[in-house]
Amino acid sequence: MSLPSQIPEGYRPLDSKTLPRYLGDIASVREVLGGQPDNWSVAEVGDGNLNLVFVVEGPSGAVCVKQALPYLRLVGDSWPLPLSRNFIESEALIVQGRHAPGLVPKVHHVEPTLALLVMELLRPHIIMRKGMIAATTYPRFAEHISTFMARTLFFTSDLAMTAGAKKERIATFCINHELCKITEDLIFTNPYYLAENNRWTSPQLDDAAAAIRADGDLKIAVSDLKVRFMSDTQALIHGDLHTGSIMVTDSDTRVIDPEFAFFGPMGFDTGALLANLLINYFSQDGHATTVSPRESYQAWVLETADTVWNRFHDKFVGLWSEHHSGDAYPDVLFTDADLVARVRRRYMRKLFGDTLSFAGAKMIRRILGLAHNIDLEHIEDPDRRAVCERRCLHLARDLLVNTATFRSIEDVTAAARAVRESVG
Ligand code: SR1
Ligand code: MG
Repeated sequence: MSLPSQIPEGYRPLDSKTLPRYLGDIASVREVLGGQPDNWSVAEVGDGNLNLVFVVEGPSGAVCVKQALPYLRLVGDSWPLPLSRNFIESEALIVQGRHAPGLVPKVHHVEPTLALLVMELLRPHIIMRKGMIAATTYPRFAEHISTFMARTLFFTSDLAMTAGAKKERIATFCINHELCKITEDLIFTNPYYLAENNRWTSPQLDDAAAAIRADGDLKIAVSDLKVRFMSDTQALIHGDLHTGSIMVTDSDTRVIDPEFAFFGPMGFDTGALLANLLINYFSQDGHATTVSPRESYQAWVLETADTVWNRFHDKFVGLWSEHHSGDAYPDVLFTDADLVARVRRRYMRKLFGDTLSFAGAKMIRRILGLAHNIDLEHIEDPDRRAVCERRCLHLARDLLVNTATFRSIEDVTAAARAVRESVG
């Protein structure tokens, strides 16, 4: 599919009146919805930072329509954004759907001129973050998300792809550099100086925010990480893999919203997920009440973090031993089983360290930067919220600066428990 540049002629944001007429001309969508466009109901349900999202229902079924706006919804038209992110999302969903079938929504239709994507409506799924705030456990989640991460990252890396094929895919996703720049600024730069859009729970966290802005070791660690993010094309990453980008039921898990996708370091995805589990863990103390104590839920969250990493590790290594068809670590050099085991251990140790470092950066940005998480934001009492946030910041700094002291995921979750006991 060819991609239009800037705002294509013919682009217009659709609404509940114009959308059914547009969808009525697409056979695959008509087939899902049934009946006539005049009878379809449309609701705009977008509550994210960037796009319009519609649910369209007909007599036989329903679809989800996502349309990019040429500016950041969170801030307004003073912050322009490329429409091409919608094309990136559709390309990423197609690749992820191929490597991790059943773990992303099905794509029905892609329309680059309108920056619009028609997808399977996920029902009765809810955004995982919302379920976690309500202390709902998801028994299949660790199994599903570890499969998603292992398969999408492995099969788009040099372990599975030839150098030429991978570079061609890198070229497709390179156009997403403006969304990468958002990440580079919001995650790796802005929380570490007084950037215009930063915010935090004030005055409670003024001292912690100032300490982070004055922390030289932290600035070096996060800036090294930014270089990795900008220059390491390790695999096709989702690019925004937090619990708001995951929809769940008791038995099903789907990863949505890969509009930040590009070829970057794998640890950015595995770290995003870990960060968001840890943020939720710390936030539960702000949601606990006598009728809804959260200790057992917190135990589930940390257990999930352990299981996700351990299963991801084992699945990734399993894929490597079964499907190694890329140009990295050529078989002609690795004929000895001990050497193969050694190089895999080394690779996975590095990926684990990256995961922790990126997790630390992601936790800090959600507390001191522009875009926060409702896990913490929905804690109404600012004093209670600040206690949870201070604990997050404490662990996050340790993950970023003292990464090598964590030898296993169990070390990380033990440190989370210890921080919760000791920082207040
Ligand atoms: C300016 S967009 C803010 C954030 O929303 C998305 O979910 C990404 O995390 C981005 O950094
Ligand atoms: Mg998003």
